[in-house]
Amino acid sequence: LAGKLFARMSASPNKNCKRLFTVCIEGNIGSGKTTFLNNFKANDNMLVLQEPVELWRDVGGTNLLEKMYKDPVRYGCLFQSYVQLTMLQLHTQKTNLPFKVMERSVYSARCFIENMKRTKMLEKVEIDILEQWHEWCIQRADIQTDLIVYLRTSPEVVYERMRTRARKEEDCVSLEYLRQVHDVHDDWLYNRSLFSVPAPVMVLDANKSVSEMMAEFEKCRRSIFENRD
Ligand code: DCP
Repeated sequence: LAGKLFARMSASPNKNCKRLFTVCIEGNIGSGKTTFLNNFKANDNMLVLQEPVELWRDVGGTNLLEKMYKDPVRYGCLFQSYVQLTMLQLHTQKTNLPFKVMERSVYSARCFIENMKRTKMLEKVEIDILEQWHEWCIQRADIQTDLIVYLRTSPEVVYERMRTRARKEEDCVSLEYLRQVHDVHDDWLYNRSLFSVPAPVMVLDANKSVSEMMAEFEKCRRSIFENRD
């Protein structure tokens, strides 16, 4: 019942697909994307691509993630444009394996841009340019995605997790900010009232503990394998 209640497959992933099958793991900050993704590493038929946070922390010696949090008005646009570039690099990374699993995507990069728009953090011209980049990426770049796994959480739960992991750059991240990021993700993937959704979405209740998430993970893994062949 719990599975029925919380896991919702809104459509079946593409069937009869013999080309690369790409899965993007999405969710709020601290929703457990990395942990979830790590489980796929045991499968030798999958290319598992973690989000390039380390690149954002060291752009030729500059911690851009830190600068963005310290001064979002000055660095928000620059940071998001670099996120888009690094995500595009992951999307277009070639592999001979049949499956690619990615943490986040160019698609969810738009959530952060949308939030900066809602909170008027950036100038209109900055938003316009980031949105144009985004549009170009989704229309012209080879970033086809077959399934989105949405690790849905409550902002209060991820706030606690974020405080516990204590990533130094995220010191100043408030519960209010996590609520905003949650709302944009939910509007996009759950309510489907925001920008377009590029693939079927599997919604998982990621408020659960790590051990409980293992069952969700297994369900997800089976669904990926079953739906490709
Ligand atoms: N970030 C951002 N804009 C983006 C992508 C990420 O501001 N377009 C920020 C939010 C976090 C950090 O980068 O401070 C990493 O965010 P993620 O949610 O992508 O990764 P986590 O490590 O928090 O994921 P999880 O805890 O779910 O593994």
